[in-house]
Amino acid sequence: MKIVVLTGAGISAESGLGTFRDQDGLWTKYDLEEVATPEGFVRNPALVHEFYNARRANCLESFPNPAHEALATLERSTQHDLTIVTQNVDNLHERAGATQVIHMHGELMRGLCAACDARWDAPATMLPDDPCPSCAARATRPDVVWFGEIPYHMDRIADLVAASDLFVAIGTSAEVYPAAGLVELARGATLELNLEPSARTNAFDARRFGPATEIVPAWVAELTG
Ligand code: BJW
Repeated sequence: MKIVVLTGAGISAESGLGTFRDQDGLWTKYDLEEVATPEGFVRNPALVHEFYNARRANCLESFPNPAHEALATLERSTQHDLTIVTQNVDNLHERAGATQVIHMHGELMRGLCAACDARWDAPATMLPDDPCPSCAARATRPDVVWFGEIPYHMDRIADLVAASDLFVAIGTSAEVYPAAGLVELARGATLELNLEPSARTNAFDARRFGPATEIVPAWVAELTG
């Protein structure tokens, strides 16, 4: 069976990485206009780097949880063909052993030059005056997708979702587009796995609620026998 799983911040919550919109989420502590838009970066690059440096440090201290591990197990199963499309900028899917991972909102561990588009492995701490390793411009930023920017790999993701037999969304509020609209492209079965109903819960054929570390391993165990 061809399976596409879309993951959001909820899958990494129990690894100690904050979600965005939950009570206590990142957007209750930071103004998203200031730290997650190109305009905010132009206004105050030091603040934006500080925000992402802290999240990179948090990510490096955290570990994949049983939900990430279950998806990596599903990928290894010969019965199914799994692609993980993640909105998350952390690297916990890869650290759990998954290899077919598409980061539609970029990666915390990568740097991007706003002047020449070069990309490289980000150091633990990025600063506004860091020169680009390729063109030396002082326009380096985290390689993440902010509001108003076009998410990565959209054509490939749309094709994969349309061709899937099963589309599953895990730990995402479905408040952010185009990720929230992917369920509309699915022609096969659809399933939501989340702590609580998302904004698009009624767009799914079926839904299960609970912590990702419980409901994802249980679902994978059912699929793999
Ligand atoms: C658990 C759990 C546990 C908790 N177990 N579950 C209408 C008006 C205005 C703007 C727009 C509009 N329609 C579309 C837009 C544009 C905008 C948008 O969507 N705005 C909305 C706010 C309305 N979108 C964009 O600008 C995007 N670009 C775009 O549209 O370009 C145009 C275009 C697209 C395609 C083709 C051509 C043109 C870009 C969006 C970029 C989003 N960037 C961020 C930051 C990335 C870098 C970073 O990490 O800092 O991405 S914002 C943030 O939200 C981050 C996330 O990936 C994204 C989604 O959040 P997510 O993952 O869903 O987290 P939460 O916190 O919202 O939800 C957590 C969920 O987990 C909850 O449901 C909990 O219940 C659950 N949970 N604990 C299981 N233990």
